[in-house]
Amino acid sequence: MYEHLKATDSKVFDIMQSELGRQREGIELIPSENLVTLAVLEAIGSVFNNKYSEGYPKKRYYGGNEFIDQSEGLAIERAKELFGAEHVNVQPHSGSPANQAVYMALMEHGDKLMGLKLDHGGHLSHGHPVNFSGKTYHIVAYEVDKETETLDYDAIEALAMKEKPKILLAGFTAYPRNIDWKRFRNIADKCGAYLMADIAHTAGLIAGKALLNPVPFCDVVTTTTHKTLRGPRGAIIMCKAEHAKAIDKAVFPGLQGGPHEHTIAAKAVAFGEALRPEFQTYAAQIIKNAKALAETLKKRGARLVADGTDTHLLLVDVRPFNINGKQAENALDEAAMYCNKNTIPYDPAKPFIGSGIRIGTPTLTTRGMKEKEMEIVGNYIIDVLEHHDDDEYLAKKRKDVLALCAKFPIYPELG
Ligand code: DSN
Repeated sequence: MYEHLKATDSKVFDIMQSELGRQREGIELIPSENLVTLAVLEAIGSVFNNKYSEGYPKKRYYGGNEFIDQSEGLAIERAKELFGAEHVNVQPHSGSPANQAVYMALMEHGDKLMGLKLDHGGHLSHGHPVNFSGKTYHIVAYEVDKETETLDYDAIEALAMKEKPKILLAGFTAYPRNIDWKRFRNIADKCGAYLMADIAHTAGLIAGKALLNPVPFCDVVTTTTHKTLRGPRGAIIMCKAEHAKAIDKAVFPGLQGGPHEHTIAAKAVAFGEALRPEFQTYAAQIIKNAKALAETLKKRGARLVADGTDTHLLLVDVRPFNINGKQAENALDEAAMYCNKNTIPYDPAKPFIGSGIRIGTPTLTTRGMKEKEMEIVGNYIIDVLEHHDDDEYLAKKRKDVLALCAKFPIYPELG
């Protein structure tokens, strides 16, 4: 693989090899990242890249789409089977455009959208003022409870009844606890809203039957395909049949032009992988690993937002170590452990500093690590936070990280 790139553009090839080395030798804790299979990589790098195919299977604006139709059709059928969805659009280029398409399909400019605040675990595209969502729609933001740092469904219901949003959005990028989908459906019915879920983070756990599937409860569900779902960078929209036409029209011609059919083929491959029984073992292990990691961190004095996790991610308040999120991210980086600084609910720090870090277990689980290794990784994390300004210590810790990663090799086929 990649011999042509090596021969024709050694600059790009060398940079790519360096990135491969970084991924091999470091502990990847960013909960929205993963390691896809070579089959997924091959589909992304395939001849499907060469084709224009505006429209949908059997209704295209370009000729020569016989095989593209088969590939896109396969992605749709597999996604339907995986999530039990009535209708699936597999063309969204990524998560934000998928959300944008849903808003476009179900709302007019200025309509009310009720989503979780970004610094309480939501997403920019769920109504943040700097984002298109916040600029285009009337946003009503809900928060997590100050004490428990978890969703307060009574408060969400009271706000929804007062504001009567057009869309009630249950979507999370930094929320570690389970979601009560039945209660969300109940609230949406009471206030007359469409219920939308953005399951970008947990889609793989849902597909792997480790978490409850929200698709039966929701009008529309969006997800990216590259996080726990372990596919190519991209997204899909799932919806009830009654919204199918509006959703498809919003994606194309509403927002996007030519679909990225190489990515769509890779989505089909990833969905095929997720339909296999071993994917359920992987999904369950991600959560077991996250819980094991949480236990070690707590034992070593860390404060976890919402006191732990039911999913793949943890939000660690790093202030007990007398540092902020940015310092923690930088120190971990020095030791080849990658995470992202994150605000925590009711954070006094600015988003670019943050009082916490967000970490997760999908990549380490894909590498084959289990609870035993999570204890080691948890101890490494705290060691680094405690010695964040000791360069010599961090360099030594980096060696320990390399040694651990060497026991869990990735992409051996890539040389
Ligand atoms: N950037 C993604 C994440 O890391 O959660 C969300 O869009």
